[in-house]
Amino acid sequence: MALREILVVPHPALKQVSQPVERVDDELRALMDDMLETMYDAPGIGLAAIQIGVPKRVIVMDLARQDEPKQPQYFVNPEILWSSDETAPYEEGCLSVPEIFDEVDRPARVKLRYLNYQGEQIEEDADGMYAVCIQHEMDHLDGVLFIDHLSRLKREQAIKKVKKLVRAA
Ligand code: K1U
Ligand code: ZN
Repeated sequence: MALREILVVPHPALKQVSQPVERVDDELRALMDDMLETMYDAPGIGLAAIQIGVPKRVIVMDLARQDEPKQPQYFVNPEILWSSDETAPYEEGCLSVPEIFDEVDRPARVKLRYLNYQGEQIEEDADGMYAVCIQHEMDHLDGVLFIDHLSRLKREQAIKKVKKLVRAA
């Protein structure tokens, strides 16, 4: 396993649309292992492959609290089959937009289909933090960041702040 560099705005790869995966094999599992290690190290609760510069439709996530055992989840070629009309606000953050947090409204519940670490097809419902995080990560697969849901002014201010942060590092 290896730690990978997390790309930050305004890196052009973050605007790229990621491509579907053809098969879940050992090479893909090695990528997912690296992603999980990188996410835990950050630390974060989710990571899309494009955030480490790999344009594949792959996400890792772990929503376990600090006092709970780890619960890694892997999503290959995830699709949203249904979204609720009801929305819910949540103050989101993103490892690719460090130190910026703002409220985004998203569907409160979604039904998902994806392939897991073993390549098995799973269909399940998500709500709460699971729904927030999977929609945030699936946006990454289409080159969309949470700041794209904010006003142009807020988005431009966020990018300016991150650039300053990176220069100071
Ligand atoms: O960069 C990412 O996509 C990961 C992002 C996921 C996310 C967070 C909040 C709402 C929606 C999606 C993060 O993990 S940001 C860091 C974070 O939320 C966190 C870090 C340590 C402990 C708990 C949370
Ligand atoms: Zn993100």
